[in-house]
Amino acid sequence: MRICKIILLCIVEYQFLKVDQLLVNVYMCVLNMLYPQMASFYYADETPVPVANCSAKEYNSNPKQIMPFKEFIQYWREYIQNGHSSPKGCLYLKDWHMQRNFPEHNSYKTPIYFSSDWLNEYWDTIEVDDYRFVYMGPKGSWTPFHADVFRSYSWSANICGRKKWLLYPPGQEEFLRDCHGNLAYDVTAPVLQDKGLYPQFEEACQPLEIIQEAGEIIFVPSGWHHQVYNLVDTISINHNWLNGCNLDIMWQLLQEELSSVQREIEEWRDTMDSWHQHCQVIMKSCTGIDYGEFASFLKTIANNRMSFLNSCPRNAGNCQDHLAESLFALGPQHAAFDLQRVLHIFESMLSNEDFKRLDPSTLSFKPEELLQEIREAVRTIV
Ligand SMILES: O=C(O)CCC(=O)C(=O)O
Ligand SMILES: [Fe+2]
Repeated sequence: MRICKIILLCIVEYQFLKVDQLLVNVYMCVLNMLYPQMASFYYADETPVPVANCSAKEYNSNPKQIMPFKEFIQYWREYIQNGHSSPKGCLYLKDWHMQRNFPEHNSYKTPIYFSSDWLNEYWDTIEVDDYRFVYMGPKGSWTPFHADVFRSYSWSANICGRKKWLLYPPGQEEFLRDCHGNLAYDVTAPVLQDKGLYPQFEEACQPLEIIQEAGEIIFVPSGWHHQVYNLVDTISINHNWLNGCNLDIMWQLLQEELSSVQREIEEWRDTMDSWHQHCQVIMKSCTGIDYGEFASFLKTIANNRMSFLNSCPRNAGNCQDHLAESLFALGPQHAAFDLQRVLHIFESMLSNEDFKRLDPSTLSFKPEELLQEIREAVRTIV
């Protein structure tokens, strides 16, 4: 098992994470609430947090509710006192945007290995969303089988506790679908042995099983489906991230998603003028992004690299903001590499028939002009 960890997954001691104040506060708060005799630090508030019920299934996930942070901690304490059980089921605080809720706390710094992160760079730029989460749950809480948003990478750092990960390489998920094509909810469930329901289960390989201890960070490659258990009470930081090395996987996924939407509503194709537009709207509601937004995403990443390379700060002190600091840390060669990757995907996108069908007025820029600009910038570098 250790060999698997070393070969596949980048496990890093979290001294690189520079966890500081807020998380320590949250951790202390949890300790305080769970074991009042242990800690004198008190940190709890009315902050609303998303909480999933791991004991209930809703489609292929768990139903979620929003509750005040301290109510969740109170629940957690009772759950432990009750021998890790509760009539409310097993609740799991997950996908909490703690960093976004409390930016002034600068709770931790993303390790440099994971800092080429275009997904969060884009969402930070348009100030709409991010993919930086805190998870905390009691022993027994778990996350059903899935692959991450946009087929991004993820990294997950255990602040305390222990997780068990079951990971399947890309493609194996096809054997883990039921006879209607739906992905399994729990790959360990006995129902998967039923050949009538899961006809190809026998063909699936055994999953990689990884135990992640406190202080370890796990890297999950793009497209690896996984299911995760908290073996003991656990707190972790999880980010989804994406960059020039897996951008092509995201673009491939978007094309597949659009094709599958097109197949679904094929029968209405000739009955409506805006059929292609509708396909984009449906795709956005299913996956979170459409071709127009993907183009804006590429534009943001390219523009950030081009202005960084133009200004080329000589030392970190000249960096105006967080982003410039991160680009500086990675260096100009990295920015040049990024630009080449964007160019490659942008060229593919501009020759895509569905992209050509987009109403140009829905884009805030002229793709052909941007393409020329990126080509020119890349030519100057090479
Ligand atoms: O820790 C968990 O419960 C799930 C984490 C996960 O799926 C991820 O980081 O990609
Ligand atoms: Fe995940």
